[in-house]
Amino acid sequence: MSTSTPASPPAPTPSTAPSTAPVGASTSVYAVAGMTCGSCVSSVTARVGALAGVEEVSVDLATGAVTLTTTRAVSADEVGAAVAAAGYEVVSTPPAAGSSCCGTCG
Ligand SMILES: [Cu+2]
Repeated sequence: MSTSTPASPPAPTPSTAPSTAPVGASTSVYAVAGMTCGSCVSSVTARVGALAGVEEVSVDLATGAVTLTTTRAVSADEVGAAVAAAGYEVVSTPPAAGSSCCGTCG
């Protein structure tokens, strides 16, 4: 048996890789329900950002997506606990807009 598969070139380097991430860092995304204003974002960012191994926290208020840049494996339980401590909840899918709020944004 012989195959005529041509030699394939090496995989191309992705051009979309962020250049600011530290070496060895990885990112993960969580959906957090309940954030509706900048104060909500600040609370979640502070709590999650305080976790060991979390290098950076980026929150997209419009979608509820919280993107973590981590330098070690940070478990979903740790993230969930930090988010809960801030008064919000990690959900499996982004929440619909216009639910509850921290109260500071009217
Ligand atoms: Cu708010």
